[in-house]
Amino acid sequence: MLFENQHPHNKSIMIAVLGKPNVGKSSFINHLMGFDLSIVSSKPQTTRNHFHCNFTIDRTEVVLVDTPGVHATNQELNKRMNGQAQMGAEGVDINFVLVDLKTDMVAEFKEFLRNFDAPLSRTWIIFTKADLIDREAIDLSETVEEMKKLCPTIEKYFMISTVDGHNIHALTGAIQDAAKSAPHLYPNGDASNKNERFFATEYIREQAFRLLKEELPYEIAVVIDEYKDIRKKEPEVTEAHISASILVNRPSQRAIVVGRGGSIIKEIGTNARKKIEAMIGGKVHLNLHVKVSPKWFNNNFVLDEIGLPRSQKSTRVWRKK
Ligand SMILES: Nc1nc2c(ncn2[C@@H]2O[C@H](COP(=O)(O)OP(=O)(O)OP(=O)(O)O)[C@@H](O)[C@H]2O)c(=O)[nH]1
Ligand SMILES: [Mg+2]
Repeated sequence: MLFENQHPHNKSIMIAVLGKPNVGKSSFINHLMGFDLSIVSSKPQTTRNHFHCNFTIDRTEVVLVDTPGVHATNQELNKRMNGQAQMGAEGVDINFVLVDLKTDMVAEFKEFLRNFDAPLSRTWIIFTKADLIDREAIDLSETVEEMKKLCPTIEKYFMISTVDGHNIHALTGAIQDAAKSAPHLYPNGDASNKNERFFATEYIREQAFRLLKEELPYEIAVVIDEYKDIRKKEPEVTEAHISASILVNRPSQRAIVVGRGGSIIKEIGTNARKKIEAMIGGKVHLNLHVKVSPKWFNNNFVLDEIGLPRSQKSTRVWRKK
């Protein structure tokens, strides 16, 4: 019997979506996926882990690897985030390096390469946020020639916008053309290699990024204390009971996250619950707590728990004696 994922017309391609923070990597992935799988915010360093986001066009499977924005840092959390970007690019067919058109593009690309600190195989440059510039007036060929001097593996470039959809069809067509004949990596059509539990933490953290100001989002982590998937015992009931902790660094931050009369944590909870309900297609009971966990961002156990293993550059780590 011929399995569907081994059909001779099947094609597959894996692409690492890389770049500096806030250039629009997760927005680009969500736009291609057709729904908001990955979390997005107006603040840099929103994405912390690398993970697969999968969809198919006809018989072509496209695996996009979302990655944290690469940046200069001395903090353990951030070193591990940069490590996640490097790991996300391992073994892929092509790297997409996203560059924001509103920035000093060559300088930004140079800084990305310095902090990424690993050789890039086949690379396409994706210039983002084309809705914010005068597209008719811009000629990117010189910019790309400068970039090629820094990275000779650059093959192509595209200018896109996820706001007005500019060039998205041309880019997806090029992705299909670049895909090779191969069985699908995700024969069951899974949208990701991460589970609902992971995305539940992401959707809670996304709200924290949106609702909290200044440095606070960077000093927050979300861990699941309990995730009861009712479907496992009663397949006809699509329901989840989730208890999660929002970790903060200092006691004063606890009060801010809770808000006056619990208003902020309530808003985080309501918004996150709606998104988790949309993901599982059923009811969610979400219980949030705020816990003070001093310097969790240097704590090996917390970093492991949130899926950030040591990177090559890791130094300061707390270990159990
Ligand atoms: N105008 C405009 N804004 C965009 C576009 N794409 C993304 N953005 C905005 O750019 C900001 C950052 O988007 P993200 O998708 O979170 O960026 P990212 O590269 O994943 O960021 P990190 O995860 O922090 O590295 C958000 O406010 C988006 O709404 C675009 O095509 N046009
Ligand atoms: Mg992101």
